[in-house]
Amino acid sequence: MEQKGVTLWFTGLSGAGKTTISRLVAAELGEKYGLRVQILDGDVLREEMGQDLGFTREERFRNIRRAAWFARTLNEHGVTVLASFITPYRDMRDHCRKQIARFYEIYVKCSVDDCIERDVKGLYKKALSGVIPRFTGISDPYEEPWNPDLTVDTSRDTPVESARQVLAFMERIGLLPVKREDELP
Ligand code: ADX
Repeated sequence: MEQKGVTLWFTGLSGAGKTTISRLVAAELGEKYGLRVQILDGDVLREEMGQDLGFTREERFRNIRRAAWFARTLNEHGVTVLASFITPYRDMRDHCRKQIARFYEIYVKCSVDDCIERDVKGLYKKALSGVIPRFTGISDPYEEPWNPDLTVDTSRDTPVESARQVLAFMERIGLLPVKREDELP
C-alpha cells in the first residue's frame, strides 16, 4: 500500500529529549496543521507490547522492527508518525529507512555528561553503579548518525527551540500543508 504519511524518527541517548521534543512537535502538527499524528515511544511500546524484550542488541533490534512496522502501517493510513527510540545502531536505523517510504532521521544530540547530570529517570545513576547493565552511553554503545536528515542539539538548545527547528525542517522540505490565502481565518 502507498505510504501517505511521513515518519520522523528521533534517535539519541536516553534522556536526550526525544520524547519531550516529539510531544511539542505533535501538539503543533495537530493544532496548527490539523494533521493526524501518532507518537510511538520506546518506553510506552516496551511497556505495552515489549515486556518480552530486554536490551541486548538482538532484543533492541526486535523492538525497533516492531516499531518500524507500526510506523509504516500508520503512514499507510495517512498518519504522521513521531517515533522516539534510542535506536543505538546504524543498521537498525538503516532498516527503518528501508521499511518506511517517507522516513526522516532526526538526531537528538546530547552529551553523555549532560544526560548524566539531568538523569530525569534516575537510570544513569543506576547504570553507573552497575545496577542496570548494558545501558546505552554507559555500558552499551550508541553509534552516532553519520548523515541524519536533521540534528537538534539539546545540550545547547531548549526543547522548545529544538521543536521549532524540527517544524522549520518540515516546512523547508515541504512536509507541512501550505494554507492558501483564502483559507486563512
Ligand atoms: S532501544 O535501544 O530499543 O531503541 P528504547 O528507546 O525502546 O531503546 O527504550 C529506551 C528506554 O528504556 C530508556 O529511555 C530507558 O527509560 C529504558 N531503559 C531501561 N534499561 C535500559 C538500557 N539498558 N539501555 C537503555 N535504555 C534502557
